[in-house]
Order: sequence, then structure tokens, then C-alpha cells
Amino acid sequence: MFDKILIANRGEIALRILRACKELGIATVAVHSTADANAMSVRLADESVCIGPPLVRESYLNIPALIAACEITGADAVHPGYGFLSENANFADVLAEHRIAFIGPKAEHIRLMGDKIEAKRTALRLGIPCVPGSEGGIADPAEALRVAGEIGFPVLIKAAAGGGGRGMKIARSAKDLTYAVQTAQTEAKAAFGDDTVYIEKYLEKPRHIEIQVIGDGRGNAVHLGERDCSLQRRHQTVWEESPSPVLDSAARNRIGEIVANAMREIAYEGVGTVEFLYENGQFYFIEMNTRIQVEHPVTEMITGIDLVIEQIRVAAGSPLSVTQEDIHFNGHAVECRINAEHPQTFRPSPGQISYFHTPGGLGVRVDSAAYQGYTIPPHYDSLVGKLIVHGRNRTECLMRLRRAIDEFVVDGIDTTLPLFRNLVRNPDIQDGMYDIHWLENHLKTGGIEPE
Ligand code: MV4
Repeated sequence: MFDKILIANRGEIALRILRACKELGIATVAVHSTADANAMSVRLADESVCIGPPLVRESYLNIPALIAACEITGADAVHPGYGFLSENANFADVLAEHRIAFIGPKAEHIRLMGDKIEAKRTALRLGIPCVPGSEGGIADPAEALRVAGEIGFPVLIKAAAGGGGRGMKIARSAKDLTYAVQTAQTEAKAAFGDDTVYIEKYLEKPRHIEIQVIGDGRGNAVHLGERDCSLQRRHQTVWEESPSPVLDSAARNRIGEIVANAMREIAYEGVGTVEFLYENGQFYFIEMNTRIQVEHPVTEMITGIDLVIEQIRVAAGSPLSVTQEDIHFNGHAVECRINAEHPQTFRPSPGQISYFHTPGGLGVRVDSAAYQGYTIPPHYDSLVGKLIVHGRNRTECLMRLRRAIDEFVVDGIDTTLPLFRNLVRNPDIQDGMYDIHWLENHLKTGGIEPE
């Protein structure tokens, strides 16, 4: 096992990783920018190192500063959390050159999944169902037109180096296609320095359902069921739940086994999430994330498995502590991502939290690095914390969630808490009847009243 882990992140995930390290008896190093000197993870870690100014490029993305921080403190492993360097294969390589472990997948798997065309090719080879489309990149509008002839309109042009929704263009008919291909190429070149694009059938009203996996790099891998992440705004999920309201256990086990088998086949190491669109009872692979995700707690709540602890164990060379038969799905969990934003305009609202009271009670979990008197800096994402609620079934979970949201008090800044008070009382949400466009449509049609 590792002796000392450096946590190359900030905010709630830095605290989440720190907690796992403490339980395992591993010493911790928190790194921080000058804007995060008062962070809770800095206070609670055994040691801390300032790695640079507020700009992420000069601090949380500063590889030489992070390597120096490892060498100064003698850390033998780095946990990257999510975002920042968590899916940077080059960082994993540099750490390896310095004999420091990267708590994450092999660099080759990070690289493979970073290229969305290669990821899709691999998924197809491994028997994972994919959206119909081009086999590789498309060179020009003429080639796009030929593929569109086979799969039918509407189609979506995506960037190979994209992901997370950046650089996509819809074409509803042949006359839109030239423009869609050319603008997708131009935008991909500007955003990623790579103009490779591919084409897929555009799914109109899918849900976004992802499968959690963990592998030990020796060919053992298990799936931990799904998370339904359909409730999103501008490609940011705001509410995640497990199980999905639209899957039964047969459908779950079918897609879960396909994904777990694929991970066994490539000897995947670490935690990962295989993302699907789900429409008319069919799963369509879109991409794979090779990191721990923001929404991992809903899976932890229904499986009882600590994903960060498992992640650290397999990175240290231990075999998986569980087999597929050991994994049981118990009850229902929902996570609300509470942001420091105006609940209607979503304008960021950094500043000092004058009063902070978190809910408690049976089945209630709050993952947050905030505290009373803490000032949310303006330089980073606006996540204040995550409220995760578990119940024996979805009805009990929502009943408990309604109560927990009402108990949550964050004064001094705007937060999206009122949005969740509204959502948890909405009939479509209560019925589980929502797709990836539901929230944006709901916000447009003025579903939320001022407090
Ligand atoms: C799609 C799609 C419809 N059809 N692909 C957006 C982010 C990236 N991960 C993939 N995305 C989509 N791919 C096809 N063939 C619709 C989306 C999409 C989306 C997907 C997941 C979560 C939120 C989304 C919001 C808008 C569009």
C-alpha cells in the first residue's frame, strides 16, 4: 500500500479523497493555489504545499509544480480527482518516470478513451452497442453525405478530440450537411488543434445513462450498475440517480455484463464510467470516462462500496476485493449538485458563506468542502456541495430528499437550492419521466418560481 498520497485537486473531491486516505491510514498531502489557502482539505491534510497562483494553468494543471510537491513531501502516489489532470495521459507518464504512482488507469487506456473515434472503434470490437455512424473520421461533406444516406437524417457531427458536448453540430437534412461538417471541423481545430470529425445518427430524445466499472488491471472487473444523468443544463448534470427509473434488473445486468466483460478483455485498471444514450429500450455507447466522477456517491449509496478506497487499492496493486456476485443494489439514491449560482439566471455567485447548515438524519450524506465563513473563490467551478439521499425505494428517497433540501441553509451567496426544491416537487421528476432536454425546456417554459 502507499505511504503518502498527494491529492492533486481542490474542493469537495479533495476532501472526499482525504477521507478515504485517512480510513486506510495513508498520510496525505494537500496542494493548493494561493486562492485556496483556506481550503478545508488544506486544514485536514497532514501536510500542504502551495503550487502556484489562482490560474489553473499555473497551479492545478502545473505538472512540474506537482512533481516538485511530491519530491519535497516524499509522496509515493498522486490522486488526481476529477477534472484538471485526471484524464491526462502525459501526466500519468511523467509520474511513472518519477516512480510515483498515478491513481487511475494505465496511460494507454486514458489515451485510447480520449480519442472518441478510437474509443468507439474499441467499444464496437468489444461488443458494446454504439450509435450508428461512420467507422472512423470523415474527410469531407461528400463522405458525410454518403454515411448519412446509410443511417438517415438527422445526423450529428462530433469532434474526435471533443467530448462533454463540445464541438457538435446537428444536420437535419442534406442541405445542412456541408455547413455542419465545415463548422464542426473549424471549431474542432480551434478548440483542440485537431479537425478530425465523425458522424452519427442524431438521437432526438435519449436519456443519459452511464455504467460504473472497476477493474484491477489483471483481467478482473465488475460493474456497479448505472446512474441516470439525464437531468442536465449546458452539459452539466444537476441531478443524478441510481437506479435509473427506466431500467429493470434484467436490462441492468445485460448492459452491465457487456461492459464488465469489455473491461476484463482490455484488463482495465481503476474506476471508469461507460456513458450511453438510451432511447426506445436500446443502449448506444457515446464515450468512456477514465476517472472518478462527481456523481460517484449515488453508486456508493446503493452498493455500499467505497469507490475511492477501491480505486486506491487497485492502484497499489491489490486485486479487487469483490466479485460480481458480491455486488447487490439496495434501494435508491439521488444526488443534487448545489452550485453557487443564481437559481434562475445561473449567474455565478462566489463570495463568503455567512451561515452554513447541512441536513442530516437517516440516509442523508453531504459531500462539501464548504463551511461557515468560507469564501468561495471566483476562479474555479461553482460547486458548493453535493446532497446525496438514500431510501429503500425511490418514493422514500424523494420524500427524504424533500425534507433534506428544506433543511439545507447556505446564506451570503446565491445557490441553486431553490431549483432542487422545485424539481423534487415536479410531477415529471416524481414519475421519472425526463430525457436529456427536459431541464432546459422546463427552465425555458418558466417552471420555477422565485423564492
Ligand atoms: C449525442 C446526442 C444525440 N445523438 N449523440 C453530448 C455530450 C457528449 N458526451 C455526447 N452528447 C450527445 N451525443 C447522438 N448520436 C446528444 C448528446 C447530448 C447530450 C448527451 C448526454 C448528456 C447531455 C447531452 C446534452 C445535449 C446533447
